[in-house]
Amino acid sequence: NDMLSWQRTSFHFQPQENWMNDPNGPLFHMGWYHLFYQYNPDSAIWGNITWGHAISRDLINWLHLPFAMQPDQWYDINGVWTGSATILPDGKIVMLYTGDTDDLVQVQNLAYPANLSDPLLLNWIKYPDNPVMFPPPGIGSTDFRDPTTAWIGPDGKWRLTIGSKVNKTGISLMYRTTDFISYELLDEILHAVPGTGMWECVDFYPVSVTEANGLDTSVNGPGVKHVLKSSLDDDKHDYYALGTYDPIKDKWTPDNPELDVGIGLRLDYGKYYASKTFYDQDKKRRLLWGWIGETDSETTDLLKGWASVQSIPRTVVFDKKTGTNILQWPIKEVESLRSGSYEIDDVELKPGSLVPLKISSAAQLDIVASFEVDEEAFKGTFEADASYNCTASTGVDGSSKTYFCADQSRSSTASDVGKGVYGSDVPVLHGEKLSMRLLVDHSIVESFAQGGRTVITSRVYPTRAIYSAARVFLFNNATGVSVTASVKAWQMASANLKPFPFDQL
Ligand code: DQQ
Repeated sequence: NDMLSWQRTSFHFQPQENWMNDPNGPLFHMGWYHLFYQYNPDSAIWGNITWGHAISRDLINWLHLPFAMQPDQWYDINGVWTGSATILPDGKIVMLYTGDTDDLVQVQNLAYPANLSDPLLLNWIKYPDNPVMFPPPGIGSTDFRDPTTAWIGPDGKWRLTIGSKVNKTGISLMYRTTDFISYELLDEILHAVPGTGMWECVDFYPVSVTEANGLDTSVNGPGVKHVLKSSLDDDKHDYYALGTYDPIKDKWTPDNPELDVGIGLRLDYGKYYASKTFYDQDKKRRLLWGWIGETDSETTDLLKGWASVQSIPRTVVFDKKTGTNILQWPIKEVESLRSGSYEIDDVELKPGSLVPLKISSAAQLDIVASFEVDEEAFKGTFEADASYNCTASTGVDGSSKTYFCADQSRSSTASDVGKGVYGSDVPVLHGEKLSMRLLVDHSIVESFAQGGRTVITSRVYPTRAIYSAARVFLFNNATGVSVTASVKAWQMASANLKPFPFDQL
């Protein structure tokens, strides 16, 4: 079916077929980026979870490799679930992952590459005495999963944290180890937030408040804040907060308790979950991967034969201008796919106007745009479009807020797909224009406002706006304000995703 095959993406990471979910154990080793991922080899629906594996030189073009780990031991027979990599100072790689046991208990297991000098890291050994961690007393046997990358504390011991819950309070347990075989559960937890439920895929890492580069996971000290991220099982969104980590007490404290993990900022206000960062020691940056699921029906996924993609990796830095959020931005490498740009500058959009852009094909695009509203006409409040639930409005303190939204309501004529309006507010500081970047890849739109302060990922399943009917328009739905817009757009080439075996590297 033409319409369904058009939906398959061209420059996002995807397996050749079937189901994928969380990114697992990303790392850089001997010139190659490695991505592992939750994979069902048998179907386009979740199940039989196996670790898929792919490598890349540039995080855009990939070589698919054989599975890294399969559910074949009593301690992971019901699924080789999510895990993280830690690179030790001597270069050894430690992989910790959750296994769903023959008894449906969640345990943590250790694995390592059979041959560290293999750049492909083709073979993985599961530690013969797995599991290395069982759910501790007081923790439900199905509430103990997704170990983080480990970091070194001031006492030279490794630490890691694992999400869980007690009643409805989401928590992150702290463990200490020296050998990754035996672990000490600390009395104190890293952090807890009442009402947030089970914490999945906790991510915990430092960001520099002064430097532009990313930080390795063990870095701490003056000028460093720590991001704590949790994927809330109850509402399937990734939440984060900025705070301070005390490495002696192993406690993390949010900068703003009102914007604590799970009740404040989201990494992405669209379809995006179970994300994970890693430190790219080659380019000295922290990179974020996230699982972009489908918002169509399972029946359609089975028809398509595939479900889910990974986001374009994003660099993560602290936002020095606001001081209250991180910035996420698509990695530079994605720009290598750009060609044939289209540009339009300072076009005035009168209220109610619609301007079609002369972009021949709109299936694969990278778009940057900025908008200016006449300050005089914009006296604090105006309705951008009364039918959205996502209008500009006035904050309690009288200051105006800018909303950034993705309206999917007219994206498809299909009845069994998500067509909601995603959105949130985005800080637009004095002297800044409203700016955005959109990565369009068939059924995916990743959108970034104000350099990545607010991010929204959508899945869209157009039934009519496909092939040459897919177009780009600029419009202004305001009633009384003109907007001046500038746009630059590039066609995006398709990435190369090669099946295994491949002839040569
Ligand atoms: N996915 C994995 C779990 C994790 C969940 C299972 C999050 O380890 O908690 O596929 O999407």
